[in-house]
Amino acid sequence: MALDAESFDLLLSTVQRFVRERLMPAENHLEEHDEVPADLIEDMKEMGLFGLTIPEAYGGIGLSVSQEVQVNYELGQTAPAFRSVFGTNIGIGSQGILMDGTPEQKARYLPRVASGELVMSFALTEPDAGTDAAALKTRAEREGDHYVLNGTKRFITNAPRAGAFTLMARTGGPGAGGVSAFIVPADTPGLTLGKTDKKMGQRGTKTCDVILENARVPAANIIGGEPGQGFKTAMKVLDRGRLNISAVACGMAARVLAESARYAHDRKQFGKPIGEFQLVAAMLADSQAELLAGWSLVQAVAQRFDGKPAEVSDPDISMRVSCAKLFATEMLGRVADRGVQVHGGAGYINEYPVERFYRDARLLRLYEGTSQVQQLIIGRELLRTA
Ligand code: COS
Repeated sequence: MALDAESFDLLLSTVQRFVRERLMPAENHLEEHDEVPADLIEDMKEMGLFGLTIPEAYGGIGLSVSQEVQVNYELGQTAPAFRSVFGTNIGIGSQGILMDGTPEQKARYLPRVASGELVMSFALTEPDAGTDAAALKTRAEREGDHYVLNGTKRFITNAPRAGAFTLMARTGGPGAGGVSAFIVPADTPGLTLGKTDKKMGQRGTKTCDVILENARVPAANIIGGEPGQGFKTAMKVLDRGRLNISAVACGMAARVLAESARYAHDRKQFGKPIGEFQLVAAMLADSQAELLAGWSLVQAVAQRFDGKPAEVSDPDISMRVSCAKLFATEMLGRVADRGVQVHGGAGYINEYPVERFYRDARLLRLYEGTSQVQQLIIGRELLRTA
């Protein structure tokens, strides 16, 4: 699946313009009001951003993974909250249905996801099951042709905007094999939301608890129709998600570096631009070299990803995705830190974008699997194939 080259070039330049002309000027508003303006969300729908990765047969644009990472690189250059509005629709919220859903589930949900009419969100994490995702406790008990769900999901991105959740719950015994993935409509009686979390950064993204108290969901809403497959579905979804987080990380690093180079060019001390001092130039140079390394890695892994069917997982590719997420998000952490350093005291003042990017960047080393989870996946695969 891929968009033809000419249409893709047009899409990419439209996204670049949208980022520069509409999103960047709205960053301060976003930070102050903690909300993405409604007119921007409408523009995103019109541009087809909610359906970037949904196949054309379901009304989407049908980008390949290599194309998707390029779009995410561009979107990374502004506040991540803008992408987050549709990020779960094109990513972890919908990909489970796309990869493992039945034909009926795809036909029923994907067209509304692609148009932005239905916002989907991904609910895996729980109060006692973060990194150890296979230990999740939310129960789904079979009652006739329904399941009754009880439990709490935590830090669920886009939950306050969601019309439905891809939600992992336990239908069987302990461990990964007892987990099923359900499509749970947000208006299911018994489903309520906790208060919106107050975060360190990424203002404008919305996360909260999703609480299930005797929430009845049709058995037909198990993704793929077969119980016990949900953990694998979640892991496959996260493989693609993590690669896209890596692309966003590279985009964010590119923006921080551009802001830092401009500041180093304009700001004078001791009678000349601070960028002419070798200690400052060294920080910029290290960031540039690491950014190029990270972005090259992400693109190379995306190409491999495109070489396999979306629903098939390959431990070698999962390992490479983890390398990309580990390297790109840690790289962003270093670039953001140097960005503040190049700005000196000004980098600690919220008038300068680097102050915000420094806070926003911190999450990328945590969500969709911490850096330590990526190291575990890489280490395990090395031992498995040794
Ligand atoms: N694709 C497909 N299947 C996968 C897979 C992948 N990427 N990774 C694992 N699986 C399968 C395994 O093959 C195994 O199947 P079998 O039982 O048939 O052999 C099953 O899933 C269980 O895998 P594993 O034994 O590796 O599970 P663990 O409990 O050891 O968990 C980690 C592994 C820690 C890597 C996993 O729980 C994880 O990624 N945790 C982080 C979760 C996360 O990212 N949370 C963020 C929330 S979303 S913002």
